Formats: sequence, C-alpha cells, structure tokens
Amino acid sequence: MKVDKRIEIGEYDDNIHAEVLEDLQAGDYGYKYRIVDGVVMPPYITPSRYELSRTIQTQIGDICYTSYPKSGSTWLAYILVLIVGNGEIPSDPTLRSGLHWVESSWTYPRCKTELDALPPPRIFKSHMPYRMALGGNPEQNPCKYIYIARNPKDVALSYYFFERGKSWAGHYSAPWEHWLKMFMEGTVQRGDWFEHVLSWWNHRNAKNILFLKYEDLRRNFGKELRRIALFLEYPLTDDVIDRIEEKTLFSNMKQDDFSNMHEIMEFHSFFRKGEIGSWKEEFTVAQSEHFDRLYDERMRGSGLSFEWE
Ligand code: PPS
Repeated sequence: MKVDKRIEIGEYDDNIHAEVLEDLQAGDYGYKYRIVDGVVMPPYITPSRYELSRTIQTQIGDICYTSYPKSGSTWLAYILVLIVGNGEIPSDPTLRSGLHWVESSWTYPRCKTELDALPPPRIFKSHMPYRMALGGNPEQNPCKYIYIARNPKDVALSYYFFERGKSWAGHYSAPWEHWLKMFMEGTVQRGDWFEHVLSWWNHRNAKNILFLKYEDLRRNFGKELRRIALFLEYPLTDDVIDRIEEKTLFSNMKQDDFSNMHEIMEFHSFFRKGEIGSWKEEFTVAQSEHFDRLYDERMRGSGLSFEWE
C-alpha cells in the first residue's frame, strides 16, 4: 500500500493502526504506548509490523537508516535519496513516499508483497535499537545500516515538542519536567536513549554499519557526506555534493513541499529549529546538572561524546 500522492494523512487512530488494542497502555497525562520486546514503543509499532521488519530479507544494495527519534533521521533520509539519485530529486511526490518504514503501521507503512517486488536500493527507515533492528542481526545482513545519533539534551527537547498533544501519544500534555523525567527514566516511546545509542555504537566497526552524529553533519557537512557516499560506494562529484548540501539545508527542507512533511497533518511544525544547543531554552541549570550526572554514569567508558552547543 504505497502512498503515492500528497494526500493529507490525518491523526493516528487506534482502530485503524493499532492492530491489537488490548496491549495498549496509558501512563501519566494519558501518554500512550505499547511494550514491544520489553521496550516502550509507539502504538503503531504493531506485533505483525515488527515481525515483518525483523524477518524481511534484505539484499545487497539496500540501505537502512536508523536512529533514536528526533536525531536528524529525516535529514539523513533526504541525503540518502539524493546520493542514490546522484543529486536529483526522484519522481516520487514526497520524500516519504520513496522510503519504507516496515515496523510502522502508520505514515509510511509497507507490506511484504510490495517490498519484495522492489529492487535494491531500497531505503528503509527504522527507529529500533540494535537487537530489534530491521532484517534480524545487522552484522550478518547484506544491507548497509547508517545510525545517526544526536546529543540527548537536544533530542529530549525536540522529542517533547514533537510528542506533546499528538494523537499517537494519547494527546499527552504535561509540563516539560514530567517529560524530562520520563526521558531520563527511559519510559518514553522507543525507550532508553542511552541503551539505544550505545547498542549501535558498540557495533560501529562492523563493515556494513556507519555511525554518524547530527552535530558532525551540522558542522562539517561536506566531510560527512563524503563519508556516507564512500561507505555506500556511490562516487559523487563536487558539483553533486554541493547540490545535495543546498537541497538538504534546514531552510530548504522546511519550505520544499517534497520534504516538508506537510502531507502529514500533525507534522506541520516538524522542522522546528534544526540547531545544536536549543535544549538551553528549556532545561533549568538544575535539570542540566542532573542530566549531566546521569550522562556521565551511563556513558562512562563508552568513548562516545557529543557537542552540546
Ligand atoms: S523523527 O520524527 O524521529 O523521524 O525526527 P528526526 O527526523 O530524526 O529528527 C528531527 C529533528 O531534526 C531536525 N532536522 C534538521 N536539522 C538540520 N538540518 C536539516 N536539514 C534538518 N531536517 C530536520 C528537525 O528540525 C528536528 O530537530 P529540532 O531540534 O526539533 O528542530
């Protein structure tokens, strides 16, 4: 069922998208979720979609981009589509229509028949930790996986603005402090940020896995783009690199109908800030210090660090 026109996508609806209603749960302030394989997930990650995403046969040439939510994955998706198209926008009506989000029953769902009929390179979207990745065990897969991570304070803030009042989150409306507490406890949809990011970081040296950081892409786009293209084995000329950089600028993605996600009713403010350090607008000094202590404890010895501003 490929969505191939700019038809407006309305609110997420349990009766259409949840598949199994009995296992939906609601926390404080009505925050809706489903537990999948022990992890808090959005209600549209249904048992059958998850099963399909785990068992889908990937092929040489396929690409799967993965992240914890709000880490720059849509930006990366557009970059990938342009790399594969040598800098040209594809004929799909929107960015979303050319991507395959197998684990989801909402916004870009794909069925097995449709996926099997498509030749590589298929570009898959996922927001799963390593052990729940698309296609089974990534290291033993013909697919190439690109994980993008972002500093967790910016993620927490971006995620708060994204989830607040939204249908798939039970119209959750709580103050920032409540969200931050859930985020730090790992009880928001997609679970614990630390576990998610470290699960992929620990496999970063596999031949078919590339680990990126949002902040590097912001600071050093050309260098990171070359790394991605080399990893995917797509030679790009300097002209094409410049074109991709121009098209994927935050301001261009935000206003271009191909990429701005306006076809999804609740995504109208999807392109919020696109900055490093906007967490400072919401975190108090005490919250920031509390977060830093948790960060030090959970990340110690990992060798992974982020830019915060
Ligand atoms: S989602 O909903 O989980 O798939 O979100 P995701 O796309 O991973 O992340 C959304 C954040 O990425 C920002 N963004 C960008 N930043 C810089 N440049 C470009 N081109 C770009 N496109 C998207 C987007 O604005 C979200 O971050 P915040 O901080 O909310 O602005």
